[in-house]
Amino acid sequence: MDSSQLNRRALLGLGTRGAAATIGASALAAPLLLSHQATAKDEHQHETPTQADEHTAHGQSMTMGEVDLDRLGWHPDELLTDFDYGEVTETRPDGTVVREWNIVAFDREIEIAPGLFFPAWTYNGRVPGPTLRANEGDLLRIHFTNAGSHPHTMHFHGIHSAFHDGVTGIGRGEIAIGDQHTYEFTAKPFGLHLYHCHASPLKRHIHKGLYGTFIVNPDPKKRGDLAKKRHPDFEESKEWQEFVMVMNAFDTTFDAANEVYAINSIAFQHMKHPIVVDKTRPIRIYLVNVVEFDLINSFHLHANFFDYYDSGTTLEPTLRTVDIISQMQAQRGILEMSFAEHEAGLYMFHAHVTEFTELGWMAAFDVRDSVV
Ligand SMILES: [Cu+2]
Repeated sequence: MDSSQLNRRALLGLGTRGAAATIGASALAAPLLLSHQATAKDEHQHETPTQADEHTAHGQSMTMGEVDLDRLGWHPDELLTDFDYGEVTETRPDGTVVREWNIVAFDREIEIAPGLFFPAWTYNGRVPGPTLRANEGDLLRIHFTNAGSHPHTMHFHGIHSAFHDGVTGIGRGEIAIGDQHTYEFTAKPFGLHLYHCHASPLKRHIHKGLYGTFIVNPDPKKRGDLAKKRHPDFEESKEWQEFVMVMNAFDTTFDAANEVYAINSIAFQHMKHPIVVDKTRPIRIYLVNVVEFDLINSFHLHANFFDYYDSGTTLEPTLRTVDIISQMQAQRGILEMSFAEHEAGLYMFHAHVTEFTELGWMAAFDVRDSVV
């Protein structure tokens, strides 16, 4: 039996247990979290140990095998850094930039752990959807088409009219199957926001995968020099290593409790494949929590501290020198940190809700002296 078969059997076991009773997620951990250590001898003897392998040898339990990235259709590393500025279609005489995107909602099965498939509802085939990024004051047009199996919307956290709010029964309301709508509003306030489907029942439409990150860069002309490090047109932004991390989870058994937790959908992905960073350059994380069914999530960084900007709507940190923050659903914030004074190595970060960690929300930076 190869590792993928073994893993699939284990995950089927997970599904059966979850459907049988409304037991807590931690009780489901054992079948999913087959020890990497226990399988290393027979399954991976031929592989060269990586830093991550060395780490797991000290007792971390994770999934076995790998998600099929070709079938998944996106690379997890790209999703971390894929900022979609859309297409600039017009610059008006007053300087206003018009920025447009095409977003299509459709149903698609995604692999959220090796051998474990989730029947997702997606924006553009991804979970989370594209990271839409714009500059403060841009006029945004999001051309939304619903090619899914249910009515959907795009509800943006931002400032806009009721007509474009993307909520059932208000303004344009739900977009029927096969129908479309162009959401139009100005990019404000600057900060880190999100968008998600706001069709009823809301819980189901969000947790099925219809959400994404929405970033509005502060305008240095209005906000001053501090804004330059968060705006791509300015030299001050160039040294930053930026990552988007959406804390999400999946109820694979549809019992209103999650079985798999992650950042950007795939359990343990960035623990098995730590995120490579250059220690000489600062790090900025755009962190969003969209987990359904659990009231609170958290982010804890090992061996270092960071500054935090709640909602990203200020240029001065709202928390300084912390190593953990918590977020309720739809809460988000920007984390800024530096490893300049650290030795190279693996530095973990994870939810400090142990249950979430053990079910997939665990990751690490691979901090290197230089990255070429
Ligand atoms: Cu929906």
